[in-house]
Amino acid sequence: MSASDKIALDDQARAILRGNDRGGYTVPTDGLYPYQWNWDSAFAAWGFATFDIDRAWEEVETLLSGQWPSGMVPHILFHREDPGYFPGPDVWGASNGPIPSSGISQPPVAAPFMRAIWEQDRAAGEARLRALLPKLVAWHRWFMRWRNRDGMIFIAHPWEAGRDNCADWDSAMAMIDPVGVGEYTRRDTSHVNPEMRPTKEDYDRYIWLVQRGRRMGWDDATMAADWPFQVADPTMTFILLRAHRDLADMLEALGEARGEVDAWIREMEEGALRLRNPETGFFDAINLATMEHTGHLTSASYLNWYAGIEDDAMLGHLEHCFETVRYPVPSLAVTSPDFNPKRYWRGPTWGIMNALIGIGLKDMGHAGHAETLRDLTAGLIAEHGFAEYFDPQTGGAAGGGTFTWTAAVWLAWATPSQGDS
Ligand code: 2M8
Repeated sequence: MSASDKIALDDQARAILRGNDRGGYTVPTDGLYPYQWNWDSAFAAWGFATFDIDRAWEEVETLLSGQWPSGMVPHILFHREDPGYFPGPDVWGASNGPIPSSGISQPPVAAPFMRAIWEQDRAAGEARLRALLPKLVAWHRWFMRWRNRDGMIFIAHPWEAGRDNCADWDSAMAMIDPVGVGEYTRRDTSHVNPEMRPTKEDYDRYIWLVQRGRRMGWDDATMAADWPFQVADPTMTFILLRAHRDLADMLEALGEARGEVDAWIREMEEGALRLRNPETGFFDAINLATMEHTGHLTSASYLNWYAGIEDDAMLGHLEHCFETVRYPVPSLAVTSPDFNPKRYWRGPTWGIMNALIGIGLKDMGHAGHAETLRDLTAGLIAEHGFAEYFDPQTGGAAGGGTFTWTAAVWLAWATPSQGDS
C-alpha cells in the first residue's frame, strides 16, 4: 500500500467516525442502525482514541450512562426515536433504565477498550476511569449473576451475542414456535439486500422473544425462571473473561480491591474450557436446553486467545483457514453445509472479530499469526471499503457502508500506520 493510499484511508476512516457521531455517541452507520449500540460504541471509542481521546472517553461515558439499576448495560440505547429501525423503543417496552433501551445486553468489550484508551491517557484519564470502574464492575456482576452457567456465559436472545443469525443458535431457535407474534414491518431489508440479512423465520423468533421479555417487564428473576432460549456462547464467554482480566488490572492500578473480579476469573477459566466440543476438539456453543454442543466452527471459536487460553488445536484450525480462505476469518467455516458467503453472521468476515482474534494472538505470543491476520484485514478494507462485513471468498462488501466499527478497527489496529509508531 502506498503512503498516499494509507493516508487517504486513515482520513476516510476518521471522517466516517466523525460522520456517524450524533453528539456524545456514534451510530454504527447512518440509516440502517440509527441508535447507539453497545459493542459498536466500545469499538468506536477505541477508534476515536487514535485521534481524539476526549471524544473516546465521552463515547463510553454515554454508553454507561444508560446502565440499568440491575447493572445491565443495554445493547441499544434509543437516545432519539427514529422510524428507520425496527424494533424500536415501543416494541421493546423497556423503561427499566434512565434512557429508553432494549432489554438485553451485548458482548462487554468496553473494559478492554477502556483499558487501551486509559493506557494512552494515564494522567488525564485517571479521574474519568475511576468514575467509570464501578459501573463496569456492576455490569460484569450482572453477567455473573444472570447469564452464568458453570462459568460459561449464555445469551438469552441471538441479538445479545451480536452474532444475530449465527448457526450456533439454530438448534435453540428451532425449539421456539413463534405463535402469536403477529404482523410487523422490518426496516433492515429496505436498507440492505435481504439476501445479506436474517430470514423471516429468524425475525419471527427474535420478535417473539422480545414480546415475551416485555411481558415479563424485563425482570431478570422472572426471565431466569422461565426462558426458552439459553445458549452458552463463546463470544460472550471469551470476551467477558478477557474483560474481567482487564477490569481487575485497572482496579489494582487505581488502588481498588480486585478480589471479587479475580474470583470470577477463576470460575470462568474453568467454565470456558467446557465450551470445547469433545467430538470436534474446537470451541463452540452449547444449547443449554439439551446440553448439546452446536458443532459449528465460527469466528468466535478463535477468541480463546483473547481470553488468555492457549490451544494448539485452534491454532491448527486457524492455519488451515489462512491456507484455504482468501479473506479470513469467516463467521462460519466455509466447509460447513450452512455456510453462506453473504448472509450476515452465517459466513461473512467481520473486521471486529478479526481485530479481537488478532489482539488475542499477539498477547499470547503468536505474533506471526497476528500479523498475517492484520495484513489480510488491512488488504480487505483497503480493496473493498469500510463495509459492515465482507464475502470471505471474494472480499465483496456486504451489509451497510461507511461503518463505524470497520473504520475504528482500521484506525486502531489494521492500518499500516499502526506499524509506524
Ligand atoms: C447487528 O444487530 C442488530 C440487532 O442488534 C440488527 O441486525 O438489527 C449485529 O451485527 C450486532 O452485532 C451489531 O451490534 C448491530 C449494529 O452494528 O447490528
